Amino acid sequence: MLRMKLYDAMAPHPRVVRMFCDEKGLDLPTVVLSLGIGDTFGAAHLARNPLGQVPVLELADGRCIAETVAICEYLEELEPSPALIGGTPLERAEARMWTERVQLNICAPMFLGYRMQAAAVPRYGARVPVALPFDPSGQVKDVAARHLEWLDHQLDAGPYLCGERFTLADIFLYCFLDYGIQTGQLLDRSWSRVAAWYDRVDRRPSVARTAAPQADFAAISGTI
Ligand SMILES: N[C@@H](CCC(=O)N[C@@H](CS)C(=O)NCC(=O)O)C(=O)O
Repeated sequence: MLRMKLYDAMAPHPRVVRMFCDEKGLDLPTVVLSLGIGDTFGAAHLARNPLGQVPVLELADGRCIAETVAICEYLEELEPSPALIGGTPLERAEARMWTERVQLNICAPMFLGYRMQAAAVPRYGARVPVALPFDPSGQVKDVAARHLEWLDHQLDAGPYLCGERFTLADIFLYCFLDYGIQTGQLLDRSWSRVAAWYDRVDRRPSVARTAAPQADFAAISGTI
């Protein structure tokens, strides 16, 4: 396990993997890339992930896995306990259902809304489909807000999205809400169940431990 290496950055998708690992007690060597100076578009990183994004998990033989959910699923299979996706087919289906819901309807529009802001567009260039004649970021962020409002009505059954079980879906949503708070998409506390859920997750020790990426400087040398 320790022969794997995680390519990380100060950003929400890699944080999902950091928090997932922390909850599982996995301590992976980490290489921290700087998105601001374009580390992910260097030839070395494009060879790991042709989309030029993080997180990337590099295996001992040099093969690489990108995409946050794929990495977490892989780690769960290697290290099933504690289960953060699920120990049975039904548990896994439930966690995947909620991960898909929060990822598609809340996390993605939050992230895209941020990237579409006029000030952020130059930095993301090709990531934003076309140069639009108006700033659509407000409407895109509103898609996330409306789904958070929807979620507020769904959170009755248990402390977490999958009831009693804390899962990848909670980690995904938490990392993006926290990122939103830091980048101007504040959590509307009138969504009282979502706010209570957020505060509950916020108290988990893995939150403070993963707030910033931790570079393993021995692993960094010569790898970027
Ligand atoms: N679908 C990918 C998205 C990864 C992603 O967007 N990562 C961002 C950081 S949160 C990134 O690498 N940004 C650099 C860029 O896109 O230029 C996943 O699930 O991992």
